[in-house]
Amino acid sequence: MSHSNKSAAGSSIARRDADVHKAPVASFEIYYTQVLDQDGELQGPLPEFAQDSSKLIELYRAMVGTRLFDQKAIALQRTGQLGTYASGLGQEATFVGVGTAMRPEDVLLPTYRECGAMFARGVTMTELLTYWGGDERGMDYAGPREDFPVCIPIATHVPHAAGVAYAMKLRRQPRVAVCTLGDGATSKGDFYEAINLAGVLQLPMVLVVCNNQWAISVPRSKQSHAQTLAQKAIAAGIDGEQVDGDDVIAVHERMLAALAKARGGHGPTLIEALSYRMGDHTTADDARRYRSEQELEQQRKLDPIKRLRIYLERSGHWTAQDEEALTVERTAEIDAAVKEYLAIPPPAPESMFDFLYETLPTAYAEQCALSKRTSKDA
Ligand SMILES: Cc1ncc(C[n+]2csc(CCOP(=O)(O)OP(=O)(O)O)c2C)c(N)n1
Ligand SMILES: [Mg+2]
Repeated sequence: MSHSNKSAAGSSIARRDADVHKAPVASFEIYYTQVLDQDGELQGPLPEFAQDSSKLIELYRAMVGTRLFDQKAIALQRTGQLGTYASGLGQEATFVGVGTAMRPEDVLLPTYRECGAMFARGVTMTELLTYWGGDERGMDYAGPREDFPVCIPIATHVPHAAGVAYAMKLRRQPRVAVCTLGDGATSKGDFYEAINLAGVLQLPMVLVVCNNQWAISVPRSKQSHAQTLAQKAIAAGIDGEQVDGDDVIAVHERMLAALAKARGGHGPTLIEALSYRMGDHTTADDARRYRSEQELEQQRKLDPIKRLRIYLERSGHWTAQDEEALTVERTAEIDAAVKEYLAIPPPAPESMFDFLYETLPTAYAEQCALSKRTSKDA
C-alpha cells in the first residue's frame, strides 16, 4: 500500500469514528514527584521526615558510601580481584531512598545494581564482594535473612515478589514485598503476569522500576512506545506514579507512602524512578560504543549526590570538613571489607551444586560426587 493510500484509509476510519456515539469510560493520570531539583532548590514543602536534618544527612552519607563502594568494586574487577560487576553510579538516590524507607520485617527482592538498597537493609560490603567474587555464600546474608539474593535473570524475580507478598497477605502479616527492577525488565512477560496478580489479589507489594534510560545498549525510546513506564500499572488495575529518581527525598517520601498503603491492606503500587545509568552496563560493557559523550555530560548535571550536598551546605548542615571526614571514614570501612573479602578461602568446586535443588537429580549428584573426588585428589 502506498503512503497516500494509507492516509486515505486513516481518514476513512476517522470519518466512521465521528459517525458513532462514544463517551469516555475511564481516564488516568500519572503524577511525577520532585522535591529537590538538580540545583538543590526546593520545589515545594519538605516532607515531614525531611524536616529533621539528621535524617537527610543519614541519606546523604548512605549515598556517598554507596558511590565509594562502587568505585572500589570496579577497581577490584579491573585488577582481577572481583568478577563482573554492575555499577549503580548515578542511581544512588533511588536505591538509598528505597532501602531506607523499608522496615526490617519487609522483604527486598533486588536485581544486580542495587547495592545502595541492600546496604540499607543490612547486607554487608564483605557479603556483596564475596558474591561478585563468584562465591554464592555472599548471598547468605547474616542480616536480612529473608531478603532475596541478587537476581541476574531479568524480571524473573517479579513473580517471586508477588508470591512473597501473597504469603504475607495469607498470613495476615503487616509486611511488604519490595521488588526493584529495570526499565528493560518491564518488557518481560514475567513483569506483566506479576503486576496482574498483584492487582487482582491486592497484594502488599511495591514495585520500583529503576528507569536508568538504558537496558544494556537498548535506549528507553526503543524499549516501549508508552509515554511512561508507570502507566503500565494502570492496565493491571494498580496505582502507578513517577518520581525523580535522582532526588532521594522524593524517592524516600513516595516509598513511605506506598509502603504504608500496602501495609494497611490497600494494595500494591508501582513507582517509576527516573534516573540515569552513568556507568557502563557492567564491567563487561563499554557504553561508548552506543551512547554519546554529550548525553552523558547532560545527565551528569542531574547527579543525585551533588544536589543534596548543595542543599545541605546551603541550609548550614554540611561543610567541606564534614565531607572530608565522611570520605575518610567510608574509605576505611570499605578497605576493611575488601581485606576481609580477600581473606575468605575460595569455595570448594562442588559447592556449585549446593543451592541448585533441594534434592539433586541423579546426573547432577554423580557430577557432584566426581567433583568432590577430584578436588580431594588435587
Ligand atoms: C532473562 C534474561 N534475558 C536477558 C538477559 C541479559 N541482560 C542482562 S541485563 C539486561 C538489560 C536489563 O536492563 P534493565 O532492565 O533496564 O536493567 P539495568 O541493567 O538497566 O539496570 C539484559 C537483557 C538476562 N540477564 N536475563
Ligand atoms: Mg535500565
